[in-house]
Amino acid sequence: MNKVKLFFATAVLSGLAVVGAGQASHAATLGGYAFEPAPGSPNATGVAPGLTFSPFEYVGDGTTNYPVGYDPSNPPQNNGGKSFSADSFSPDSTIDINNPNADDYFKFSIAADPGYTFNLTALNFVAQPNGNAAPTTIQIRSSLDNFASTLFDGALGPKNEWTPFNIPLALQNLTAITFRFYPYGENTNNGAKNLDIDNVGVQGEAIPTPALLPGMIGLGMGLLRKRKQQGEEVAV
Ligand SMILES: [Ca+2]
Ligand SMILES: [Ca+2]
Ligand SMILES: [Ca+2]
Repeated sequence: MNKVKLFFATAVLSGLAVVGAGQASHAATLGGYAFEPAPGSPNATGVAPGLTFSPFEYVGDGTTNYPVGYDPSNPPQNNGGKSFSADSFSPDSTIDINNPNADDYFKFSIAADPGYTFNLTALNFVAQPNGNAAPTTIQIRSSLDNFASTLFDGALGPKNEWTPFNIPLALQNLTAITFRFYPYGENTNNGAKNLDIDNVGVQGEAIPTPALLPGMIGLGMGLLRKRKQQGEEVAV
C-alpha cells in the first residue's frame, strides 16, 4: 500500500472509530416537555429517532393552565417562559390509581417505533409548589407494574421556588412506558392545589433492532440446507 492509500485508509478507519465512539456514548436526552412556546404547549420536543412521545397531560377534576415557567439563567426566582400547572391533587398520602378525581396526576407516555427498543437511565423535571395551597410531596409510578409501586417518593421543596429533580432509572429493553406523577400532601391544611411543572425529560438510548438479523437468519437457513444435502449424500 503506498502512502496516499495508507493515508486514506487511516482516515477512513479514524472516521469509523469516531462514529463508533459516538454510538457507544449513550444516556442522551430522548425527549421532553418545556411547554414552550407561549401561550404553552403539551407537546414533546427533542424526541430521538425511533421514539414517539405523547402530549403531557393532567388527569383529574381540577383545571390546568400554563403559568410562568422555569428559566435557570434568570436567578433568583428562575422564572421565564411557560410551565404546566394543575390545581387539584391528593391532600393525603393514600394514592388510589383508579380514582383520579381524588388522586389526580400528570402523565406522559413513550412508545418505540417499529424496529426500535429503548433504555431509560434518568427522569428529570423541575417543580414549584405554587402558593400556600400547594402539594408538599410527589410520587412517580410507571405502567411497567401497572402503577403498583413508587419509582420515587419525595418532598417537593419550598413553595414558590423551582426545585430540580433527577431520578435515576435502570429500565431496559422497553417498547412502551407511561409515567404518572402524583403530587400530594397539604401545606398547612390549605389543600394540595397548585403545582407547576417544567422541563420534564428522560435520558437513555433508543436502540434500532439489528438490521443484520434477517440476513443472519437467511445465512443460518442456507447452512442448514447445505448440511442436510451433505447428510443425504452420506446416507446414499
Ligand atoms: Ca418552560
Ligand atoms: Ca382532585
Ligand atoms: Ca388520596
